Amino acid sequence: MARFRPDLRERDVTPEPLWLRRREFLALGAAGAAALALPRSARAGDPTGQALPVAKKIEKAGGEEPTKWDAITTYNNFYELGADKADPARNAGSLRPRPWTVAIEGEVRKPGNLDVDALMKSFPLEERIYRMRCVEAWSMVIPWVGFPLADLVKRVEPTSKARYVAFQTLLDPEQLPGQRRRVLEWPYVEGLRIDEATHPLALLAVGLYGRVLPNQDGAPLRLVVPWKYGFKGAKSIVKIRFQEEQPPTTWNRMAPDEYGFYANVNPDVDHPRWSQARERRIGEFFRRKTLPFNGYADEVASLYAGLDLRKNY
Ligand SMILES: Nc1nc2c(c(=O)[nH]1)N[C@H]1C(S)=C(S)[C@@H](COP(=O)(O)O)O[C@H]1N2
Ligand SMILES: [Mo]
Repeated sequence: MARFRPDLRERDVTPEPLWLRRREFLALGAAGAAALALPRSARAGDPTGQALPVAKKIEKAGGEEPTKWDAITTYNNFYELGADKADPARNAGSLRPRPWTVAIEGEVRKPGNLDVDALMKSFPLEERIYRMRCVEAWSMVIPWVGFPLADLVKRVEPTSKARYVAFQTLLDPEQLPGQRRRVLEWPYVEGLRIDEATHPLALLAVGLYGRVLPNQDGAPLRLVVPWKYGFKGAKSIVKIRFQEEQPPTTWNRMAPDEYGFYANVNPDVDHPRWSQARERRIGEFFRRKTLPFNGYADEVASLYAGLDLRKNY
């Protein structure tokens, strides 16, 4: 996010990802002929990593073409692995996503520590193609693999006091060296209302393009809420807590005037330093109009009936 450079203008916070363009260009140039002669699976920029069993495919991006694997895995926000978009891919090696447990705490009848591999085996994995929108006014279409957060919520049996769900990223400066500097308060935390968390679009993602999630994208388990700005999607989650009070969220703590708890994609409410009316789809040149709730209004707007979305940004 663009917090530390108040001098930046909008066109600066949404930079042309030049290294992506350059890589595509190179693939078509000198190495192009050779690359095209290879089997598809071996071409530079194709998905890599362990294949996941996908039981079901759900297309939720209006038929829009998914962003390239290369872009999704080299243009990232993950401050624990560096503040520049290219840093997380470069620094991803220090994160060890196995073995990994997720603690379920608070207002539930079935708290405990869940092993991530066991979790992945216990829910059928789905491919969900979602539009994703960053508050920095760029967007992607991402073929996630995961399972509905609602399925996990149901399994742990929240009590009637569970009005909110809080998510926490791993705290370990050895694995996440960005945590040695206090650019943000660590660990990264996020939160949803329980009705948002149990909405069928909310996903716990464990993969991308049918492959296990790369570290820089939040391995082994990250939140995906496609109608909200990307920062709601906490990465590398170690704790999910059910509670009565609204939980604090990292970016809201850092800059409450810029980042609210709800963070619903809203083209009518500008960020204090730039417009939210348009966005640049990574890989495209012309900007597109940003849609209310990122295009998911039909499915989610009713969650916010009666809420003033200018105040509750
Ligand atoms: N732990 C953690 N989670 C995070 C972030 C972060 O810095 N740390 N950045 C957020 C922001 S601002 C965005 S836009 C998305 C980016 O996800 P992606 O890199 O997989 O596209 O992750 C979100 N989750
Ligand atoms: Mo973001």
